[in-house]
Amino acid sequence: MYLRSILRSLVKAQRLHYLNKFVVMSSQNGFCSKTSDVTLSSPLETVDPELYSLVNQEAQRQKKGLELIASENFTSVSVLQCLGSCLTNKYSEGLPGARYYGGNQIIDQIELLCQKRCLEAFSLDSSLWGVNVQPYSGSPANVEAYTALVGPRGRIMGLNLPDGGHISHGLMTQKKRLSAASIFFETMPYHVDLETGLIDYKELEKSAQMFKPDVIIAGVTSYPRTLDYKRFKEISIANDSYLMADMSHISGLVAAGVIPSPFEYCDVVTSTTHKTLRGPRGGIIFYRKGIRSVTKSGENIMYDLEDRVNAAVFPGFQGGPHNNAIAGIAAAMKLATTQEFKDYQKQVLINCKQLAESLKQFGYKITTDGTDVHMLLVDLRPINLTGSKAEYILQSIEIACNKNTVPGDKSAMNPYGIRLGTPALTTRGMKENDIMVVAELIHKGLCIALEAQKISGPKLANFKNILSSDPKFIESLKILTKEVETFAEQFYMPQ
Ligand code: DSN
Repeated sequence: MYLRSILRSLVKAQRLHYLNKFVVMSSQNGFCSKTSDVTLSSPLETVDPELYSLVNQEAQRQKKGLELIASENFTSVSVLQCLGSCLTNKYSEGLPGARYYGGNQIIDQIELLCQKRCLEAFSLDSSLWGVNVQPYSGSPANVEAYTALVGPRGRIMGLNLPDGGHISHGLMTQKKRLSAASIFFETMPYHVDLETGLIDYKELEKSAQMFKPDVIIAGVTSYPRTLDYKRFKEISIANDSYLMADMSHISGLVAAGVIPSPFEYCDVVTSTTHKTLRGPRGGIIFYRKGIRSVTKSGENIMYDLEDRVNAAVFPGFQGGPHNNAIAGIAAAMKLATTQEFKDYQKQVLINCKQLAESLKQFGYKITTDGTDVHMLLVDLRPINLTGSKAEYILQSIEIACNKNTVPGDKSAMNPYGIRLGTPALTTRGMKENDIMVVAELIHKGLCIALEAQKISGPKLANFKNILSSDPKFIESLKILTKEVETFAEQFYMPQ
């Protein structure tokens, strides 16, 4: 009995073995394709037509519309190739030459190349500056930088969010700490002057004396002027604070040398890589090396930020770096040193000034009366239109922008401004004359919004309802959308 049972098991095992072998051989010979043609080598188009169609629809939307979101851009084909490469397969916790996984000999070279190019793009001396290129994006880079500089509960001062600061600079309300910067650190905001819309450096100076911040952040997300880094530095020296710039929005302009650079004055500089810089989505942290200060007795106090920054990124906040993004950053940094890039950034500024001027000619109020950079803020309070309605009407005619607070806005949830930027349109090759047309199209859209609001009253839901139900508005929006699309489709798109 016992022997028979063993024999039966052996036969069964053998059958299973042959069966398994057959399945493997069948699939190798393509027998499995009878039920499906899909293999790991099949393109998205075949594997997932639904998703493929959505990706294509988004590509069409980007091409036929006008992209005025100040933080967006159209990256290069070389960057897209890096993002879609085999580099996404690899784990590489640690730094070049000191990884926690094997097989990183090529990845090491890519990361070192990326670091080198980051320093070159901003004309930095590698004995005075180092860079970590692993942050997943700008918000993690900022929290990692605070952690490196001050540790938990350290004191941070950044520009108030409704005044143009970023969430990751310490957003909180009276009731709640909202972003990691305010949850894990003690934050106190500085502000803009409500009359001029410009940063109130005197108020910052007074608040810093009182709050004694460990870090002061010179950085913005919706502020149309350049920053006075020298002034920031004086205030940080007076309070023994680190000065950190978050140059995410302006890093392309800085690399091209068309606006003042934060590097002369700052201890740490963070940036995203996908805005004016036109790279992949990613983040970078530059940190100073060498002598920080000299004591009265002549002793050098050295920076010790390198290990602190690297440890805050990994293992502090992150796991495996996104190697495809790091390669994309390297590709973007190479392009950032070209004359074409410098010319592009000059045109971004010219176009933004033109947009401000053209909108002023149509009667719009521009915060701070103009712009020094790639973005501007339209204050819609004089025409009594909310940013939400403006954003909605423009989106419905294929013009993308975002609602934004303007100085003095009563509610950050229902702001009375829109933010417009020229990086993406300039990538498509637009010049001043084209921007005049863009301003006119925006104006036409906002005029329709004002007409609709006369009937709908102030509520956004009623406003949307009128626009989608009244045949007169449906027709006007259809005609204007066609005008926008016909205009936009003439322009180049990297693909
Ligand atoms: N979301 C970006 C912006 O639009 O400014 C900042 O992270």
